[in-house]
Amino acid sequence: AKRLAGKTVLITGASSGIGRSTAFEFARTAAPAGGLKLVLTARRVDTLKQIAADIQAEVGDGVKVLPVQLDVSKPDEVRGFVEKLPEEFKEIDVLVNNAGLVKGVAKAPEISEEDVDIMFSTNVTGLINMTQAILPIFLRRSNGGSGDIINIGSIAGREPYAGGSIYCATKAAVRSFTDSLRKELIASRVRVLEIDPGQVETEFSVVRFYGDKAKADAVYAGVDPLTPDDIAEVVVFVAGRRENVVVADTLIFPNHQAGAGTMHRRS
Ligand code: NDP
Ligand code: 8X3
Repeated sequence: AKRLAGKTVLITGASSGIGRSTAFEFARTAAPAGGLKLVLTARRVDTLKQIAADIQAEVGDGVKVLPVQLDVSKPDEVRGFVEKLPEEFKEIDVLVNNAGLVKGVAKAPEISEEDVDIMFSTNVTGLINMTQAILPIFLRRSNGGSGDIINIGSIAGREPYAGGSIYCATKAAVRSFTDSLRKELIASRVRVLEIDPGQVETEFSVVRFYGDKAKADAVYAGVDPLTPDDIAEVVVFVAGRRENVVVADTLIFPNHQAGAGTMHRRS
């Protein structure tokens, strides 16, 4: 908790699932030592405002929370983002690139162009643009720069599956970008970290099935998926290591899963 004191943490996609849990986990972990600042971003700003109020109610004034509307798939919004932040939230120390989504289970040649665009512009271009928007802040610091970039990848980026080709390709791209970036920044003290979850129950499947809750629920029938809190604990763990410790790459499954397509169903 002491290592996180005084830090400013920016989370994309903080209105739901893993991003929302990560916001709470940072706040709970850092609150006793005090001084954490959280910048929570997503498209649904009213939800973010409620989350900010809930965090504040739980942990008190030791943590400052700023909800900001941001669509990472819009390059103009990302470009202007840092400039518009209030001064006291500008010195970002940790960027959690979590915003991401999957659309559909269509197979080629039936995949809609629109879905391809949404997935790539959010999961890949959005993540890259966010990284490039924040990195100059990191690199202005002493000794070649410091800060953490924590990218949320997926088992889908390591093991592609039928019906997920575009999503899997976006997460493979995240993995490749992350690994290149770690090498590009080797002379700095910036840590580039990737966390790859397996199955986590969030709004992910509801979004995949275009809002069809019954189809989403069927994904989790007979299995015991991870909760977003399980991933949030790992995010905060890696950010809280001693500066010389780079937890570069993490793969996290629920107990019934051993690969994207290897799921043991009890019923
Ligand atoms: P959720 O759907 O619950 O949350 C996704 C978050 O991303 C929401 O807060 C959403 O906010 C945000 N988001 C989506 N599009 C944009 C955008 N264009 N700009 C800004 N924010 C956006 O899903 P998860 O919590 O599961 O997903 C979080 C990450 O975890 C994703 O990158 C996902 O690929 C990854 N992941 C998920 C797994 C799972 O099984 N659930 C497994 C492995 C990885 P809003 O709609 O308000 O913009
Ligand atoms: C989500 C995991 O395998 O359901 O990233 O696509 S998977």
